[in-house]
Amino acid sequence: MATEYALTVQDFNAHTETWCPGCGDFGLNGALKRAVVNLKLQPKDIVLVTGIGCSSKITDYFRSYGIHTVHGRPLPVATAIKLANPRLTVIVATGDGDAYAIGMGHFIHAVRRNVDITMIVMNNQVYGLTKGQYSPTAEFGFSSATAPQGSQEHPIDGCALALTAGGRFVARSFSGDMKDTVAAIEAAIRHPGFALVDDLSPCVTFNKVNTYAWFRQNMRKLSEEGYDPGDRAKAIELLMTSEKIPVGLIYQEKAPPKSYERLLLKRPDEPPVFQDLSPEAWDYSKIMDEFE
Ligand SMILES: Cc1ncc(C[n+]2csc(CCOP(=O)(O)OP(=O)(O)O)c2C)c(N)n1
Ligand code: SF4
Repeated sequence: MATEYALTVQDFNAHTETWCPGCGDFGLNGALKRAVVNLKLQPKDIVLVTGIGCSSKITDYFRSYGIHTVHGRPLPVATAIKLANPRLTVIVATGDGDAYAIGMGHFIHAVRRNVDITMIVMNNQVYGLTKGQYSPTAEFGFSSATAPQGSQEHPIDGCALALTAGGRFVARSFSGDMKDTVAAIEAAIRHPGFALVDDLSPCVTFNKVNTYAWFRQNMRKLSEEGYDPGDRAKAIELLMTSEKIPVGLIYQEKAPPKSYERLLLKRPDEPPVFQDLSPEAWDYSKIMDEFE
């Protein structure tokens, strides 16, 4: 929600980060702070919801309302928060294990439900907090404590999954590229519905393969290619066939439908800020009556 006076990035500083020096999550945290400052948000307007993992510790390092939930469950909590108070900017920040392994069921349903939540996945292709086991996004052959001879599983792509589940905003960023990561987060928060930012965020301690240098060599910037992010089928094809990792805005629906919580409001076309959000206004009693 826009405010009448501007804050700076420092206003969003909280506890000092305890991530390993060089961890990609530093870049993401910096980008998130810059994005909310650019959007003129205040800490009181934002609820940051996280799961469990190194990445999920960001709730301690970002000054706003926040809930550090349990492993794989930030999305249901964030959904409840947004439905209870649609005026809030609700952001889920999580890891690839939290989002795409234990949280996979919630992920797919949150995408298709289209509640106005921004989901940022700090994707380092390992379980960092628990010391480097391979995750669902780890490359085939990636060696780790749980696969000393190399993983024999094929990775999944969160962006492609979101698109096939009906996602209306799908972007990929790289923590080593601050400007583009800020732009991706800003656009995701502005998007009036569920938005995914899959952020490539190197784990410098447990992933010695997918390093900053490796990403720079193996990614392609869509913004430099005149790519049109308005075609879902082409976006899926791009993700499934591109040899290099596409980074940037992958897909955004030109005329997205109303978000889930807007559909529940009595006057869905008016911003929630002008509406009565008391329980009576949502007619919960009528819903309850149906079950009697
Ligand atoms: C129900 C449950 N299962 C397993 C764990 C152990 N655990 C904690 S974090 C984590 C994985 C974290 O990986 P990711 O989400 O990718 O975050 P990262 O630490 O890499 O940022 C696991 C398996 C847990 N805390 N709770
Ligand atoms: S273990 Fe990896 S993900 Fe966790 S703080 Fe260290 S570098 Fe970051």
